[in-house]
Amino acid sequence: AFLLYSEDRSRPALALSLQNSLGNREARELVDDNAIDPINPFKNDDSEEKEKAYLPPPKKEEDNRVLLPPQSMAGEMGKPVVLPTNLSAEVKKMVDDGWLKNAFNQYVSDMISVHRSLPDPRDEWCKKPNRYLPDLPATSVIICFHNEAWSILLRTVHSVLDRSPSRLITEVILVDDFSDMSHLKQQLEDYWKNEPKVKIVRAKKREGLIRARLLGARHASGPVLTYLDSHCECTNGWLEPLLDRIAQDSTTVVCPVIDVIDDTTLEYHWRDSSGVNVGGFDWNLQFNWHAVPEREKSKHQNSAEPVWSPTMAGGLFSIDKNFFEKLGTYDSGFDIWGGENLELSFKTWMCGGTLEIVPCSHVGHIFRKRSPYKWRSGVNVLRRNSVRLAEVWLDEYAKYYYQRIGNDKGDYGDVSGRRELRNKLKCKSFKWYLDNIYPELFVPGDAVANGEVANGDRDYCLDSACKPEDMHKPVGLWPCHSQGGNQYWMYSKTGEIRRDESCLDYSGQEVILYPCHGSKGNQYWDYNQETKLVRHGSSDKCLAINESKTKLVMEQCNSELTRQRWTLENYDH
Ligand code: LR7
Ligand code: MN
Repeated sequence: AFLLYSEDRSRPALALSLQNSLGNREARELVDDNAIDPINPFKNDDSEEKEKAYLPPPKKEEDNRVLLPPQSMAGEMGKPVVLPTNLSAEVKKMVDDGWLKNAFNQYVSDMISVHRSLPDPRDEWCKKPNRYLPDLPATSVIICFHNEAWSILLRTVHSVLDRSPSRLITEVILVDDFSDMSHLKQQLEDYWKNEPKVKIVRAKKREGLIRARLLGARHASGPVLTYLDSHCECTNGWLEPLLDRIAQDSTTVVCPVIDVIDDTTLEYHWRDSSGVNVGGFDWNLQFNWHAVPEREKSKHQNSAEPVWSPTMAGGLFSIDKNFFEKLGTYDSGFDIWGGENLELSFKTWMCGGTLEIVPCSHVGHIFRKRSPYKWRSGVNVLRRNSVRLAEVWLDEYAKYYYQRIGNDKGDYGDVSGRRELRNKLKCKSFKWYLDNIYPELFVPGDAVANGEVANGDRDYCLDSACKPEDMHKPVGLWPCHSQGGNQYWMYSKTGEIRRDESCLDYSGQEVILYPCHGSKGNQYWDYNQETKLVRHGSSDKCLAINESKTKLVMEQCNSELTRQRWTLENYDH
């Protein structure tokens, strides 16, 4: 049963490097207790039974592809692979290089079979006989990549082929967005040469993920398009529930639940349907996740039923090809990365479609903490994309985004074609979308002040990024810069000082950021335009900065003190 790594075309480099740089004994210790021996998965065990358990999933009837033998037990069932701390210098360097190139632990990915098994995260509801229509449309799966790691790209593709009924996969189109890594050239063609379903399309120059996806769509022949990032893993039964929704109504755009594949250990994390999230966005035009709102929950009997989502994350979804074309696909003026998910979300809703998250469908994705590849230099790509989005789809609400970027739109090119498209399709207004599809969103126009909150002689301003990791941390101070961004705040009618879902909150210690709860209390601030004091509701103290101007403090109110006086921009009461 001993299998040599070098037999596995997916991991040639690792095979040799591991065995060369470590003795077999050391290599065996590469994974911790609950993981598996990467070198000999069947060590100390010669029972055929055990061996069988590690074989790839049984082939489906119509499926006569030859699967590669499993090479290691590391990461099977989505378990974490934990490297020991006492790695040799040589291996440590390989691990570091993998992180540097990919922003995830490529070394660990390389240890794991490209056919690894995963847990089945589906609710029982999903598996009920006849849950889905018998005649589902087939799909072209489009996976765009720019300099993706070898093992992770192959695992993405194999997870599609291994876990989808063959008749539902028209093809898998790999769109190479002008990568320069050598393993993505001839080696990739060779690897897939016996797999007729896999097609490789190459961009002639760096297009960015949006135009790369459009290139993939042009080569697709299936009636449905399914997009995946190039570092995903599909679980059992992921595809049928997506296609079923489109078969029922071709204007429904569907997303799987996106599970997290840990960037360090490649552990597959998942939650059951009770923890499903839907997509939203903030006025920086950044995507975010929310719990399913009550108004949506009450429409369903079972938490595994598809739920409406105001937006999609962007990378993983299925859409009827004709409907995608009717919607004018993506704005091809969007560069490299970002904003396209909101564009597609807004126009799906505003132009007659529905956007859903389908809890019966789970696909894992490696979330990276930084972008590993080069963007365009000298251009703020994301801002440019977002301005195009705002210009075309946001109507009178666009100004709230512009306030966030210091009203500096930059050069965003020509959007007249996209506006024409919107008119031609007779799409609804953004107001309609907010009122009906995303009523939870706090609209800055409902605030009595918006912009900077400046102390004294306008030298210091409240300044915080309001990222999830900033919650429960003290609110910052910084010289006022008039650029919006981290100094853009809203003073709501109900006395909150907030940005999006983050509120200034005081409970006796420091003034911190806390998710807005809407029940006043520690988040209630009373601004007096005359005295310029910001008086806190539950403590009756006033907001101030300390004498050395380094932090916020709360003090006995005294309007004589400049450090307690504040100016709220655009105050209009
Ligand atoms: O120039 C590029 N060319 C490409 O082909 C840049 C990227 N790409 C490829 C890349 O290899 C990858 O497969 O495009 C895909 C997406 O790029 P990522 O993985 O760097 O993006 P991301 O996962 O950080 O970001 C999310 O937002 C993006 C821009 O809006 C895309 O919509 C991604 O698909 C999207 N990912 C997801 O939706 C997965 C869940 C993440 C969340 C939330
Ligand atoms: Mn991604």
